[in-house]
Amino acid sequence: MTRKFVVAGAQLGPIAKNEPRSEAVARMCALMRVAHARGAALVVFPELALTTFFPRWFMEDAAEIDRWFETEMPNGDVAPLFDLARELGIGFHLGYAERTPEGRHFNTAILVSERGEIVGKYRKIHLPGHRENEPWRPFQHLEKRYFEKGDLGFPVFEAFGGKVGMCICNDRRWPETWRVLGLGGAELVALGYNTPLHYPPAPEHDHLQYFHNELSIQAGCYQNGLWAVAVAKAGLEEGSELIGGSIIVAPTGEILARAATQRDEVICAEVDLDRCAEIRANVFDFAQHREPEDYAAITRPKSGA
Ligand code: CDV
Repeated sequence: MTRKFVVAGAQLGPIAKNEPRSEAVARMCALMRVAHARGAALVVFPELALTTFFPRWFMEDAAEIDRWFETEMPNGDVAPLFDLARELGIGFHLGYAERTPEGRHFNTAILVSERGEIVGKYRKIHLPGHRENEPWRPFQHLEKRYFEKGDLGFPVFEAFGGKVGMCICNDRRWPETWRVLGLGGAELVALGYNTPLHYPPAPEHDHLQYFHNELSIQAGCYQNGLWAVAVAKAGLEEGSELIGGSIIVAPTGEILARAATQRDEVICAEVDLDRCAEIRANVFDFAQHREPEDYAAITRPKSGA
């Protein structure tokens, strides 16, 4: 397979609490068709793309919580997306809430080939927010309550003619995420996010949400010489404003495409995986210039955990 191809980011506008998965999937199928018409080989959908961002509500009842989770992938609701991918010959990345047969809960993303086969899975490691109800907040962010920390590390998969990694939302803010993916040889990172414009613990930074999004992703790409497709669920969702600003970033850190709306929208860019070498054979040539002996503090266990 060629190492030069078009990638697409399929930003989603808000998903209502009562919007059935079938409706969200129909919207995603429409976006997949647009991406295919623009020549894309791979289309990236957001974090928890099948439902509204349910961690904004405090729930105690296990059955009420579990209804947001998928127990199988694919399943009847998402089958049309897999079928369409096969029909069009286009791969995709999808974020969803996963409940395992053992009853474990993860914030998960998968990579699906152009043959409609799951070729990679990642479970979110950096879970933001809190565990208990905090009524002072205008909305909750209970990822620490509903999900376990991912147990798959940051794997990298042979796919689409190169090496593809994934991370999810808050992961993108952590340089360690990108460095571990870079060390694994990732040439393209797919990621989805649900980022509220308002961050209740530090509202003085609300106006910086778009800046911090781009800052984190551009730095991750440049410092590791890789491509990223970063895709939002955007807009006013159940009273919570989510940032848009989906972007496709080159290994140089340059933004090659950016969403212009807060709605369902497809962005595209041509990716040349060989361009990773522009950075990796130069300033960030890990073999020559990285000095891990001096980075021990990074992997020392955290205190007070
Ligand atoms: N879904 C997320 O991980 N959201 C976080 C918010 C809560 C800060 C983010 O990093 O965008």
